Amino acid sequence: MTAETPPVAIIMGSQSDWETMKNAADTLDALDIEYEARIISAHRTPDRLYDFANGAKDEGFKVIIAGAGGAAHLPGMTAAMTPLPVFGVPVQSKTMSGQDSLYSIVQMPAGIPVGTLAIGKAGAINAALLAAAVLALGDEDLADRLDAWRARQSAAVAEYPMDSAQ
Ligand code: RP5
Repeated sequence: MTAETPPVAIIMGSQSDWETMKNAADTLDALDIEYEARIISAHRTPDRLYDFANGAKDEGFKVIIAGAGGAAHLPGMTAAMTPLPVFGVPVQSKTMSGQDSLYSIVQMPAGIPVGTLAIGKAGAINAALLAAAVLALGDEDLADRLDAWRARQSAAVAEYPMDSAQ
């Protein structure tokens, strides 16, 4: 990572969210996009959230990926305090399989958008791909890398199903 602020911030409510959010980080790595990952809890570290969200744009971030589970207020509260695009990842909670996280993130009032992804790993990967797509609008090299990533994905899909190995 360079000393310069990376374009993407990956924030999450708890260390326990990292297993899910690492999928976003790995996807950004695959696309050669710099990021910074931070633990910021809307409930346990509200001052940290306030400072991060209010300063994120001036700090130099371009896109924020925010993952949280349960009463998942982190993406929405972040979006309330920054004009940057915020993509929310509902982390799969143990008690409600992430439905609580999803509903907490997706039902934003009109005026403060959070781009809400699927629950869990797929959501984390897609949040990174959406962040890449946003950044690619102003970066032709990244647009080429994203095209290549998608082409590799297509090429990796077998045309015919196989029996799994015994
Ligand atoms: C949320 O509470 C976090 O985003 C996490 O998904 C959930 C549980 O946190 P821990 O109790 O595992 O720290 O704020």
